[in-house]
Amino acid sequence: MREKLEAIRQNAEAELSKITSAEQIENFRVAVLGKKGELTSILKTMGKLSAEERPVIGQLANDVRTFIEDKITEKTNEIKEKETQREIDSMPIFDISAPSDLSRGSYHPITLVQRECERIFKSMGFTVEDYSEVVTDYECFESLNIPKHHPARDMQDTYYLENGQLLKSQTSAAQNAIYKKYKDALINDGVPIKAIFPGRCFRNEATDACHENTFFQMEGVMVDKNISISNLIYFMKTMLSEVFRKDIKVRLRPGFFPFVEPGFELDISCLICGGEGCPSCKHSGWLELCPCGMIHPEVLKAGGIDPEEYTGFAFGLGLTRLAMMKYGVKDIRDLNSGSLKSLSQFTDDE
Ligand code: FA5
Repeated sequence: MREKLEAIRQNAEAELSKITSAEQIENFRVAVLGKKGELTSILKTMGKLSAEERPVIGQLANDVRTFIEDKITEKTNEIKEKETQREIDSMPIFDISAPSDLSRGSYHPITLVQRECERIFKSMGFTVEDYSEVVTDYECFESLNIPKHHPARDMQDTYYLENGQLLKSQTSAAQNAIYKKYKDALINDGVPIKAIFPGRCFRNEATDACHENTFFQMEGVMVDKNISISNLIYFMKTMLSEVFRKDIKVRLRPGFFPFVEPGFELDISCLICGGEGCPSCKHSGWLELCPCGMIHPEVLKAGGIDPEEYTGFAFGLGLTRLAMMKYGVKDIRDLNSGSLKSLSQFTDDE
């Protein structure tokens, strides 16, 4: 039996090295580890062994099973990576040097992605709100639980007007007004607040392949009784799978924003490099795309909503980064270049 087990181990390694698809892996797994598989059949005859042999052979059989399972996982990952790379290679990568067609205009890629997101959220019952680019300190910071001189302000330096107003550094600046606009319908008629508000944001920061001083975000909020993190995750996943029309690797990790508790950073595996690391993702393989979390009680209170009775989630999607990922734009600065030659490569499918 020892020889048979060793033969299965060697055979498995040789067979797996020839496999090239997920389907072949599954067939192989069933043939070896399945209920009627080669290894399982041998294990069924263990009862015939002597009392001394049984634990030794049992241990060996376990080792062989673990070995084969590890090899299957390794092979599965290898095949998945190759498939992802193939998909990325087949993506219509934006080519700054492609000949231009200046004879007709086209929509900016950010407009296309914004419309796509609006369509998705509208279909899920969200309203689309417009908001000013010049806002007050209260709207952008204080109503969001960021008092004057709070260290969290350092994360978002922006451009100030002489009258004390500022260019909004985040679409969250519209949250307070949205709550005030819809709170009566929520409280009196039980209509949940479900709104998205796309908009241009500004930050006084150094630019690089994934940072601009002017970029677009799309905020989303939902407030009702019993809203939980599960609702948040559901809407995020639906949105991403609809935008990319394929499975995207996503990770959720803790993130700090004074206006949510708990807060998360939602990252997606970089589609420019397939997660290998490149300048577009600061060589991490991941791109911060959509911070989110449960709306902080103080923020609800500032909007006239009782946090004891209502809860909600909020997210701040990086629309510009989404456009980069969707269209394979490697450097965010190309999107603000205003170059007709570059922009005419994008077409609207409406
Ligand atoms: C915010 O702006 C929060 N208001 C988001 C939020 C909303 C959190 C609601 C919780 C609840 P942050 O600074 O990380 O968070 O920006 C959000 C997204 O905007 C980033 O993930 C990124 O995709 C995009 N972004 C931020 N700064 C830039 C920049 N300089 N250039 C391009 N995109 C940017």
